[in-house]
Parts: sequence; structure tokens; C-alpha cells
Amino acid sequence: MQINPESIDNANSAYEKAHDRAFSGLQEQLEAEGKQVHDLIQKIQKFQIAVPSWALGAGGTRFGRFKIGGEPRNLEEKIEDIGLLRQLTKSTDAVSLHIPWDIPTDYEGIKSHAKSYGISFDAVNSNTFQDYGQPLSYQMGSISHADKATREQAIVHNLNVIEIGRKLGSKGLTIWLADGSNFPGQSSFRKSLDHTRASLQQIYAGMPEDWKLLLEYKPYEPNFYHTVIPDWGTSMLLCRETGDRAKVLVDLGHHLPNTNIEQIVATLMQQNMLAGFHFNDSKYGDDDLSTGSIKPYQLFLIFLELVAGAADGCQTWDSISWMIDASHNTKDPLEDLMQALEAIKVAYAKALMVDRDALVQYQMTGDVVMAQECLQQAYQTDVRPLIREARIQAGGLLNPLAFYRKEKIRATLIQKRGKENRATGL
Ligand SMILES: [Mn+2]
Repeated sequence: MQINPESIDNANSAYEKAHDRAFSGLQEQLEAEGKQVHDLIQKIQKFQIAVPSWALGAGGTRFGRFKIGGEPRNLEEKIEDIGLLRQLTKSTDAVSLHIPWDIPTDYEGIKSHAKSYGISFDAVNSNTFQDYGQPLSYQMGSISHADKATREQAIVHNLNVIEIGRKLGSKGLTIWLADGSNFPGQSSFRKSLDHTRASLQQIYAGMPEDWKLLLEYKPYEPNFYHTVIPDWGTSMLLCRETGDRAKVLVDLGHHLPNTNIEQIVATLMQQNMLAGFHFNDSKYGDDDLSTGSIKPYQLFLIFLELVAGAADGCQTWDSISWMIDASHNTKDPLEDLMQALEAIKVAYAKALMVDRDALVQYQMTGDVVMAQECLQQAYQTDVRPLIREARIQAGGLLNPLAFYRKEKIRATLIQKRGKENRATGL
């Protein structure tokens, strides 16, 4: 579904006066602080976050799944949904596919379909955490499995995913390894780590030279006693033993409560080892809640490390991949993604507000109070008029969510696609 540009203009005119007032106030304040508003707008516009193909339908838990209606029935419709998000928010321009959930049948067809919506193909995701009719089961693991034939099958799957991604123009392979054990004694820590290292090396050797390997980590679930790659340290160790283009992927929800994620981000950037980000939020574990809905201040502190790491030359901003990884069964996924995209941009813009030169001075002189004031001054700034201005200048909506509701887009999708269908995914 494509929105007529005229209706975008009409919708924006309703909010124009209020926006102009708010934006000119903020602009004046930022200019008085010596900030280049034009540069800020450009940075915000340029920042695009990929959407995974599994986030467009209702997510489920192990207890069940509730229908939302109008879910995309195939890859084409998933891309259409992301195209719609792109038109409304101007904050996403890529889809991240999950194999085998989204294997294209007509590569040229799907590429031109995506292109017509301004969508490209982000990193591809392999899946060896469930069985889908392959000869050997992944119940006891995949690339870390004690059995060589099962490991080889999982390696071949990853190589196939690379081939699919290559045909689509992807530049990366994301591996989240669910392997681990549920009970002490079930598997050997050292052997499963050794097998994983050897398997990753084979997968890496099958990647084109302009690709990167994004290696995710997660402390627990689906295995609750031990996970082969439970933390950033293990992921970085494996990446170092695999190759220069293997780097660590940080999924915000994949941390134990109260973990200092911003410190992990700073360390990875310092080591030039940050591959990318999966945005979401969590209260207890991997809840996959909407980004910024629980810990927006933490998200701001993470962005501050990202902005500072890039500005200090640790890693370029463009060397990092950005994606939302969330799926739950209580919200309309498109509305949820709009909220997430907004929260990510808000955190980014607030991080750009920080007077980093002043902060360095406070750190040098041990002025803890002023260092905190410096962060708060940025964090408490309402940057939303800036985000909106960036969006309308790019041709998007002042208020995407209000437009989505007013135009009854979900009802239109239900009418077109039906109430009962379920998008592939968990
Ligand atoms: Mn993830």
C-alpha cells in the first residue's frame, strides 16, 4: 500500500502551526548554544534503521499467539509494510530477511519490488534454532553439536543463507546461536566452544570479501543452563579467532538485568569490534519490548557512546548496522515499529545534544556534578520538533501514528489480506 503524497501534505497542514511554533523555539535555543541545526537535521535524516521481516506480524510466546489481522502473507507483503513505514517515517530503508522463513522464489522480481518501495536488503539471518524438515535435528545444537554431520548440515545452511543474501545484494550474515544446554553434564563447555569456532571459520570462508559476519550473544533462552555464546566477551573471542570482518552484534534485550550496556558498546567500539545493533527493550530478560519503552535513559547513554566513539575515530558510523529486533503479541506491529523508530531517533538526537567538549573538561577536573548536569541538559531537551522537522523535510509525516490511525490502515490491510493469516516467524 502506497500513500498518495498529496494526502501526506494535507495531513501535515493540520499540525503545521503547532510544529512551526515548537520548532522555531527549539531552533533558537540550539543556535544560542552554538549548535548547527542544519547539520543535526541532516544527521537525523541520514540515520536509517532496518526492519526485520519477522517484525511485521504478531509475535508469539511459547504459550501462544494472538492474531492481529491483516498480517503480511508473503515476503512481497512484508516489504510493502516496510515501504509504508518508510513513507510515513522516513526512518527505514532496508529489510533484514530470516532464512528459511523468507526464501525468495524470484530474486529479480523481489529485488525490483523492494526497489519500488525504496527498500534494500540488510544482513541476512540464518536459523539453526528450530527444525524445518532438514535431515538432522537441531534439538541438541547446530554448529556446536557433538555430532559432526549435524554441524556440517548447519554450516551448509549458513552457506546457503549467504548465497541467498548475495543474490539480493545483502552485505552481511547475522548469526544468533541458540546452542547450549539445559542441564549440567548435558554438553561439554570446551568442546561446544571449539566446534563453534571451527564452524564459524568455515562459514566465514564462504562469505564474499565485502561482507561482514555479525555474531550475536544472549545469556539464556532457549537454553537455561548454558549458552555457547552468552556474552560479548565470548562473541568477541570467537570473532577474533574467525577473521577481521567478524564482529560483535549487540542486541539490547540480550543482557541480564542492570548490565552496563553502554560500557560494552564503548569497549567494542574502542576495539573496532562493533558489528551492529538490534534495538528493543526489556524489563527482565529478552522481552522484545518496544525500544525506549522501559529504559529510555539507558538508550540515550548508549547513543552517547556510539556518537562519541564515531567522533573520536574508533569506528565510522556507517560501519555499524542498525536494526530493530522486536516482536510481541500485544500491539499492532506497524504502530509498534513507528514508536520504536521514533524512540531510536529521539535517543540519537539527544546524544547529539551533549556538549562533549565540556564533558571532557568535567572528566579531566573530576567535576562529577557538572558532568551529570551536562548529560541531563541534553537528555531533558525535547528534541521531538527537530525529529519532526527532519521528517517533513524528507517528505514524511509530522505525525505518522495519527495518520495511520486516521486513515484506518490496519482495517484496510485486514480487508485486503484477511483476518486469519499469520506472518512467518516465531
Ligand atoms: Mn537479535
